[in-house]
Amino acid sequence: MNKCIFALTLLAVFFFTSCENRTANTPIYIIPEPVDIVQNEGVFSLDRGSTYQIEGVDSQDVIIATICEGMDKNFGLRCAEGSGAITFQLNEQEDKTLGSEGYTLDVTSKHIVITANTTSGLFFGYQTLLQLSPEDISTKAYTTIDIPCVFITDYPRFEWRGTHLDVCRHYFDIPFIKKYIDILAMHKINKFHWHFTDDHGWRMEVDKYPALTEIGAWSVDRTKEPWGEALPPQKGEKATYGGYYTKEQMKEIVEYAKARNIDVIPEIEMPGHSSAILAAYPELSCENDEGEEYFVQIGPYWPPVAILCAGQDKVIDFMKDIIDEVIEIFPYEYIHVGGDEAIKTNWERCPLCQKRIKEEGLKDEAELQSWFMHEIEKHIISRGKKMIGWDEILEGGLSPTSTVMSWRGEDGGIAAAQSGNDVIMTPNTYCYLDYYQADPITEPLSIGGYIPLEKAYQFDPVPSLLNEEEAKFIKGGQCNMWTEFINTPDHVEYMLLPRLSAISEAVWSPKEVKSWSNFQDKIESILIRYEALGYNYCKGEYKPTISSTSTEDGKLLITVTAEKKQWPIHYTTDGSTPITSSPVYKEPFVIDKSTMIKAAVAVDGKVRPNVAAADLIISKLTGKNITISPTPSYKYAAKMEKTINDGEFGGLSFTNGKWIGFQDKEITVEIDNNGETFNKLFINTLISQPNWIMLPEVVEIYTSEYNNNYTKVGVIEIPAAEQIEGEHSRKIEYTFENGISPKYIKVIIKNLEGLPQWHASAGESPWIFIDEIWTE
Ligand code: TNX
Repeated sequence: MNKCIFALTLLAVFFFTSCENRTANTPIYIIPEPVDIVQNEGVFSLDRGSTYQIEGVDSQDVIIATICEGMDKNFGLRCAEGSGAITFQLNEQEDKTLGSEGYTLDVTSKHIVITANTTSGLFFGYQTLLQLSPEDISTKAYTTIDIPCVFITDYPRFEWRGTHLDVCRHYFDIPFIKKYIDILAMHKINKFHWHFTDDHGWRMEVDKYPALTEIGAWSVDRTKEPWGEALPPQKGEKATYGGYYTKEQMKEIVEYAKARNIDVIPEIEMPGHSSAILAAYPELSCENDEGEEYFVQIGPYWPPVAILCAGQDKVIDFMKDIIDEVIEIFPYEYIHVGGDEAIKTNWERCPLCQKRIKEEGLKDEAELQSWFMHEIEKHIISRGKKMIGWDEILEGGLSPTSTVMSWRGEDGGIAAAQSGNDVIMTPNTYCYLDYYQADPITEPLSIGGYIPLEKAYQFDPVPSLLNEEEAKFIKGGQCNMWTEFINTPDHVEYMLLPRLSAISEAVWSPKEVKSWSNFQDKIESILIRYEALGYNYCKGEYKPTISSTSTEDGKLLITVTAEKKQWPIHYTTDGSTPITSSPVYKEPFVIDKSTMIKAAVAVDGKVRPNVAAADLIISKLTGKNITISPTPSYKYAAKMEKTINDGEFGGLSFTNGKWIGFQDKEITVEIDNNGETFNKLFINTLISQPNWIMLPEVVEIYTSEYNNNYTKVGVIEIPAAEQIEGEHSRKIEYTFENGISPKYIKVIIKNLEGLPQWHASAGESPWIFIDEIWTE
């Protein structure tokens, strides 16, 4: 026993006497990157047990209470009157540059002063102060820490910096919701979007409609099976899996979030994704829905046909009643009403919905959805609140007052901003944190997609197509955490971190100070912080990226990069798998013949199994001048015309930035062949029919000696595409038996008139994707 006490005392002495030496050269790693940092000579030595003061602030303020709690827990400092080590000070006169969330943080060898116009600003200054402190400040009681002398001026780029959580596909309890909010606060996120209702569960207590939680919150337990294989609930099976939040608990979260400068946005999804509501109140479904019995779903449920009937007034009243109870709990001005993926087959055959369409003079079911949303919006506005919906609310006509959350890429956000509606950008191309963040071979099973840290880092809430005026409607950005494949808090944290840190820079930092290279330097530091705080996180995408560009003399310049700069990259050029003795990549290198390059990083001396492979082609077209018209879609522009002869194949993902895509009738590619002889011409294309990416109808090849007066030398008629699932690349080729040596080549690729009859979107304009053209 005595020995034990002695050991503990020793341990305590060690902890409490440790100190951290930081010098003027200590690198400063702050995420999100502040607007401006001036680093000066020297440090401020902060002693445990010293005091700080808060000036000009109501001591009852909830944000200040959180700061005080953190000052005690992290630094062992007490708040006191007088002249302590640190001063938090509210500006007497507003500093216009800082706005409502900005701050300045002044560290000199004599003092630390944080100033702001608001307590929110002081809170963010405090968050930054933590990041100037040792990474394990949250767990280690230092007696003294040295904080580098800096002057930081900082304020956010966007007013909406959101993170969402789907608690319907799986329920997450209140302690975890608080932990989630702590993580958001650390990243200077200020909106928590709480997705309360979906096919897989209703999570919010509603006094007037108790069955919503008695029935709607519970599904059958299939946690032992992977989500994708779980059978739908069967009649008679016990619903034991799920949970819900009481009103008291939700209020507790609102308060907790408020004390961390976070507003909570409840989402009450309608009219689709409503299995859970209909399981509780089947009378809200359409007539003629073929006697469908509704269950709180589990596992894949697609297409999600459960939809609230838009033909019955009682349905609208029901949703309005719920909105009224939502407003009692959530003080923030916005209510999210979903609106996404509302499958309207039931509406098409429901006499009441059809009657509504007639009576209201609506064109179709899309307009019926708009009518539904407008009814709800009128109610929300009458209660002094504002409505947000997913970008599908644009489809049947958008009310001028609603805010659009753009998730299906950027298109919805662009259209909404152009029509003068407020927009929050949350494109699934950058912001979907349920997608893979690293090579699936070593990652936990996910819903699909691929958004590694670097891709998330590239997120810019303002789409490049918007002009300055339109861009003003972009209120900010948000990342979303859908949880079909994520059923534990640990796994949520893993998917969130560190990508949230990348998104936080997109929504907080000015574009001019963002730098992927600088972020790569900082990332290890924040991972150590996560570790100390007990947050689970992804250690990284080990698979490197290989890219190539053609040189004027017909070769390829190869660049290989890894997510972390400190990982050595081993590579091979003979098709073999890299091992520890394979050469280490130092700098870009040139290849002059077709080569298979494989690369892998080594971590702690061991080569990872995540091998990147690039089958690079060099032909007589490599490095030749190429022009394309029209220009590729801004969404699939890759390296524009340089994509065509960079030697790289695009693989099977049309969103990976290696394909150029067109939705035009005809694409013309002109190549300065410079008289080189060839027998074969190849064009590599992609097929992804569900995504409207089809083979062309015909490809014509022309040649010329003077870049005009072209002669048609070949035609490739492409047989109508059979129906194929999944993604496939397809090589289109033409043979010139006797070889040709033209000065100029022109390839005209003609698109189908429309998507074929069998396609779900028959008649719409198909896409053509090309990644490479080469000769042999
Ligand atoms: C689309 S984003 C959905 C969700 C899914 C998510 C999976 C949106 C408005 N709808 O219902 O959970 O994809 O990534």
